[in-house]
Amino acid sequence: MIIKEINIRKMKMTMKSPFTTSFGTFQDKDFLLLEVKDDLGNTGWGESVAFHSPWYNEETMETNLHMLRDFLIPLVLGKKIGHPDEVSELFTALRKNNMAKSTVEGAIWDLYSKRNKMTLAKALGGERDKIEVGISIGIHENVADLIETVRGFVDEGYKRIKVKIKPGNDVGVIREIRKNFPDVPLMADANSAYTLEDVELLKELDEFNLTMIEQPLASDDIIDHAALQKYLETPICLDESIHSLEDTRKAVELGSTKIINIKIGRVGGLTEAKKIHDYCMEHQIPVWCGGMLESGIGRAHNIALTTLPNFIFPGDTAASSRYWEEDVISPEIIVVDGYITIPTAYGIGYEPKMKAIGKYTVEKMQFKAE
Ligand code: OSB
Ligand code: MG
Repeated sequence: MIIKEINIRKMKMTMKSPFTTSFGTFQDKDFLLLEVKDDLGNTGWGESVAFHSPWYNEETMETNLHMLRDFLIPLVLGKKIGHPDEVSELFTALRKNNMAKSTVEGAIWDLYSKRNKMTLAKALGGERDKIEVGISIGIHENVADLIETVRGFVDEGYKRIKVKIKPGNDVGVIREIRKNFPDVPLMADANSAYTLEDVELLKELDEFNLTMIEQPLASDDIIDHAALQKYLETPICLDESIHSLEDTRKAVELGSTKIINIKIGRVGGLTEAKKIHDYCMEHQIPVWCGGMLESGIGRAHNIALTTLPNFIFPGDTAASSRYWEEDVISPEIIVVDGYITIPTAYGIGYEPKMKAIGKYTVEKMQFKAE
């Protein structure tokens, strides 16, 4: 396929309710959508999952725009690409900026699947026709409110509850949830809010039978996590620390992690995500798919990836209605009894809804091959 045209849209959407993590609160969501067109008139879509501010990792929507416009798009525009795995090879001379790279690569994966008349799930080697879904719940200052929020999602059928924790909102909060929901699969995500000095406090969490604790220590650490895991019975799952297959190998070899949260953007795209999946499967490390509060386009990519066999735990890709009044895809993503049914339409399987996309577009940029 020859890459003929790329369009980038700066988007602004507002979430139905604020979402608080240990590093900040989200409500407005500024992000990029990228559309790629080939020589046969096919189109593919990708989403940049970088946030407005560099608080999850170092990337932002604006740094992604800079990378795309000045470096990444010139490397693919006008090029003939046989398979999406070639895209990351075109980018090897450029360091990091994984979310920016993933934006183009994801769109090309969608394009490739459509051009070859198959679903993205199938193109990736996935076989499931439905996936289990969990939910990630932000920090609530009021525990009674949090319990009611958890109850709502448990009643909706979500297969696993994840709650955000931070110093001051941790052991007490988890104890309260466990008291109310003794059997629900439960985990906690600290988004790097602790250090090794907190080992005694983190050890108290062992009592609550959590399926895992996600990224307790520094966002760039794999050394201290190995030390911490020796003290904890609760399995550690790394999120922020894992940017590649190499990071995965080192973390697994060191014993820093027993489970990996794969986020497509954080690892630079679906090709690398699949490599991490395959490595983990070989080494009996279960994985699951994290979320970045994406619009339907990004979520559709997550859903396709989750059809691979070593996605053992439910992911964070909840229903469209959990985040948005109106999502940018049709049909919207729905969760029934804790499952999402994999769409059968080619590519990502959901149609971009141009009217809604138009409504949320702040600026549009076009790049064409000569
Ligand atoms: O650490 O997984 C995370 C949201 C924003 C930033 C980081 C994270 C999250 C989530 C929510 O946990 C995932 C989602 O619902 O998309
Ligand atoms: Mg996380």
